[in-house]
Amino acid sequence: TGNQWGYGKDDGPSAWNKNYPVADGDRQSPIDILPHQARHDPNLGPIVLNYDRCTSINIANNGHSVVVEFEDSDDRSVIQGGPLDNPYRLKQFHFHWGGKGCHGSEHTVEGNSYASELHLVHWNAVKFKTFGEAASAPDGLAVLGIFRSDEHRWLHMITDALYTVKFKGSVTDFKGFNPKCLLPSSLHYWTYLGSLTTPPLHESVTWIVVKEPMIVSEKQLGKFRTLVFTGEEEDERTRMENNFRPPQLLKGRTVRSSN
Ligand code: B30
Ligand code: ZN
Repeated sequence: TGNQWGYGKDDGPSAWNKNYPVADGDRQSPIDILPHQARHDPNLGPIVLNYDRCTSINIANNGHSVVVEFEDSDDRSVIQGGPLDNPYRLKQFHFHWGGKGCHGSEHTVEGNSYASELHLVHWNAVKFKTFGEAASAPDGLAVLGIFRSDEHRWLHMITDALYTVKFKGSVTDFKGFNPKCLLPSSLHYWTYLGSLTTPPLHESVTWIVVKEPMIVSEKQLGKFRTLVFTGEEEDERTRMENNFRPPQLLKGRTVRSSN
């Protein structure tokens, strides 16, 4: 197993260039996004997600992340609009997250990390016959990145109400708390040309990074951290955490902004 890679001291992101020289290429991901340097592009339309029918197949621990796979033999679940010339089919989604503390996202904004990042991976079935073919082509993939944050808003709603329930037996109305507010209400985004963020690091991805984070609780994050990188039969058990690649050099690329 010579081409093994991971997130450890010896097989982590800084060692990937040994087996995957493109790790030092001109179009690598993730990146640090500088909002003030992003160019507003009035031609960038809204992102349209057609995830109408549930085409999910299974959920798996692939030793690097947790992945939910989708039926992708037709256009039932697609992303279109934005920087994309045609619909791209949903193949899978997975997460990157940290250990304790608030690091865990792959993309950063002005140097700041979020707790986690969701990646919805789509492929260009108009131009390519298989995901594998698309995965190594410059316009083969589109990944929608969504930050997840454990910050204020939602927690605020709770913590602001705590003083009213300080003592045993106290009950206070807490009406109108719609858990929908855990979803980002706007799909404004940044977009740039990049790569897979894990080996083989193919430079095939149109990245679409949603500006507004989704809220995830520390408890929910804790459940992700109960996964392990290692197989059931292996003696060593390593907790699956910090499965993110740090930001790579921009190398002259422009980041465009939808608003
Ligand atoms: S990410 O969203 O940038 N984190 C893959 C998809 C999305 C990301 C990272 C990786 C992925 O599909 N990886 C497997 C790629 N390959 C395996 C391979 O070794 O070479 C499968 C493939 O095409 O079908 Cu190329
Ligand atoms: Zn990813």
